[in-house]
Amino acid sequence: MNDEIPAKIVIVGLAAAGKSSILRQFFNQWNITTLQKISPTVLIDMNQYKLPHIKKNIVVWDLGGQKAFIKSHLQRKSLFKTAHAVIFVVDISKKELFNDAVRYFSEILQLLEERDHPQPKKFLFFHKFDPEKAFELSFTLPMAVNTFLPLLGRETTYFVTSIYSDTAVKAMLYVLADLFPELMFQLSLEEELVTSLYEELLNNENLQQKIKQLSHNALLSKITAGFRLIGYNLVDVEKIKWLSEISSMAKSPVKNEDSSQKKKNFCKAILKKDEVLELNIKCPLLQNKEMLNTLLPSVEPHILCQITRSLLNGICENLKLDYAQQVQTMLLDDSELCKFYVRLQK
Ligand SMILES: Nc1nc2c(ncn2[C@@H]2O[C@H](COP(=O)(O)OP(=O)(O)OP(=O)(O)O)[C@@H](O)[C@H]2O)c(=O)[nH]1
Ligand SMILES: [Mg+2]
Repeated sequence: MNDEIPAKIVIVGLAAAGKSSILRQFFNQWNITTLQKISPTVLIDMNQYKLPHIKKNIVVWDLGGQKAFIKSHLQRKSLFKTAHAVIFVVDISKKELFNDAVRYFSEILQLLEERDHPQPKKFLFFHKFDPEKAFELSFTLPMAVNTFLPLLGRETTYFVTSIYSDTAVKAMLYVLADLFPELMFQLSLEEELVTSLYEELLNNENLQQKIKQLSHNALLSKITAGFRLIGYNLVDVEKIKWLSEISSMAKSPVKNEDSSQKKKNFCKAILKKDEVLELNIKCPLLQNKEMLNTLLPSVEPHILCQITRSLLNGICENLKLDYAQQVQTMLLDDSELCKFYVRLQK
């Protein structure tokens, strides 16, 4: 994607599907009380956003879903012409409206097919899948998937979301990670964090090409942003081995050298009194010195710590832990560990 042109995301769905709420929760951090008082969108609400740490502009077109507005949108082909991504939102709790949504989406798809630009990425949110209604709605979900996925195309990524859990925010993060793979290092959450990151970096020629074009500083800020988001994105904590090591050590303050052998003592955690966890973390980039030398030949130790801090910061946000400050940047004995203190209770 051209760096100069902002990414254009269009979000569509029937009235009251929850489109504006999803956007306000993610981009403007509105709380639930405010979201419950949200007004219907009149025609179109267009906003430009800049994500923290990422010097990319995103323009989001929120298309009001009331009937008269839908009619108007479908007459304006230009709305969809240059979109990089289209998010289709379905209110999963209103299956009686699925047919209306199918009709609306089909017309949009037709407009997309007519355009001469490459096809946008398509995302599907089955929204209002609130935790308290999850059991009941899980029976509707297969039907919803069968109704909408073949229509939008099997390559469409779909999410089950609600503003009453962190699912809507996370789904938005995935959308952005998908749009900016060079920033987020698109990684599969099933794989180990560090390994997959390196594989992505090493095997992705496109990415390497881009990295070469970047200035030293720009690269560092991007890596930092990437790590921060990856940390934030660790949805299933149990699947990330070394992170679960931290959690288990946090529960029982036993140093387990064996389990972290594979990670070359990537992280050591010691539970201090007052629910403070001391973490000694090796910068993830130091796991692969060869790559580090190629990418950042003259890297300063404090920069490595900055990267590690970003990773930790993201993880702490995800785990809702208080992240204290980094107290030691690099140990003198060449162990290359950064020391952090994390408060376990908030
Ligand atoms: N139960 C539940 N309600 C939600 C959720 N997300 C949004 N809502 C509510 O749904 C109503 C409509 O939300 P909006 O965000 O205005 O919906 P919209 O799709 O933007 O509607 P239009 O602008 O008319 O197209 C509001 O009362 C929201 O509080 C959700 O995940 N669960
Ligand atoms: Mg709206």
